Amino acid sequence: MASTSPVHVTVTGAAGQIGYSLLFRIASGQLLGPDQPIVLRLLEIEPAMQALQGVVMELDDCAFPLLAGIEATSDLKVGFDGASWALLVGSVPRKAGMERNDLLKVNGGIFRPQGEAIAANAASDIRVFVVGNPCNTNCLIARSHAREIPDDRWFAMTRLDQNRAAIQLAKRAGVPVSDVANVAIWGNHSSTQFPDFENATIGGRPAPEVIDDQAWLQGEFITTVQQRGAKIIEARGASSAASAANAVVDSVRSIVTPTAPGDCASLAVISHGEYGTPEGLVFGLPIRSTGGTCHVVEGITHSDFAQQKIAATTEELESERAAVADLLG
Ligand code: NAX
Repeated sequence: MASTSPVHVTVTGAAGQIGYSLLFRIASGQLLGPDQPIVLRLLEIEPAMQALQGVVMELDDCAFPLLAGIEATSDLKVGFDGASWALLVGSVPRKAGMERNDLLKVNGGIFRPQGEAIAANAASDIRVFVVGNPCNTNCLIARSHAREIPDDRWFAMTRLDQNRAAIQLAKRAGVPVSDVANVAIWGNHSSTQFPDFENATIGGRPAPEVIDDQAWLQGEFITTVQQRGAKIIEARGASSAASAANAVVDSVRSIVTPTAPGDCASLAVISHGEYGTPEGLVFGLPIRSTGGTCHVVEGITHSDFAQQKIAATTEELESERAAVADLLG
């Protein structure tokens, strides 16, 4: 049963593109259900506070029955105070000439204090979901500064990649996307990710049986999913926002509701060595939820091809961890 006292949901980067799509979906009840009142705690940096006030006015003007309050702030303590969900969307985008390692370090400067503030101020049932890139490693940094929060409360977003993979498989097979299940994204939310078509199903049958075209599956399918974000920037002149917000909603739903039989959710979680992944990395894996707890799906097998892909994304995540070693608590 949903509680009638409001759940506090913090969204960072609330005045950004994703925030502009996400907040309205949360406030309308799509995140935590139609009976659950919500208080939105919107965290931004000082220069974006004016824009955030505009978003707050628009949220007010929707007169959402479930929206019990809005706290817009640039103060970390206020932002995370009493939060049961922290959706960490805000981060600094990569600018021209910036190396990946520079980006990792700049964002470390954001996610360390946020991790500390979450540990000090959030509710005891806090769950943290990191979207801001590089999301796996940002999650690792925040988590390392909030050791008292259990491992199973930390997530980074690979769901947009899962959704991208599912629609590509559906289109190729000529079926509705609802026929596609068990699509997991392994590793990093980056161009090294491995969208696992081998264990995906289409209409209950193995995807490689329905799409009998290994060359396409191992080639164009993977690169389309890996490069989709770049293609959207090319076409739209801005990065994916509505589909990213949609994936945040899907992700949280996949954590708080039981996973359907034969399906899984893609989430990056803290590795405990599953499938040989290095312990402690925030690694994209197939997850099943009971509605209360999440666990990594067991017993999945991979071809040599898939194992090589997973090794490459593992290596990238390990090098990211090494690059931010001095930022880890
Ligand atoms: P925007 O640049 O539109 O918005 C980011 C917002 O974050 C800005 O309003 C900025 O003021 C704010 N911000 C920066 N530092 C902050 C801090 N320390 N505390 C609070 N707020 C802060 O970016 P948007 O398009 O909304 O994307 C947000 C993040 O999502 C980016 O890092 C982006 O790369 C990442 N994405 C992650 C995806 C994923 O699948 N994991 C997909 C979509 C998206 O690319």
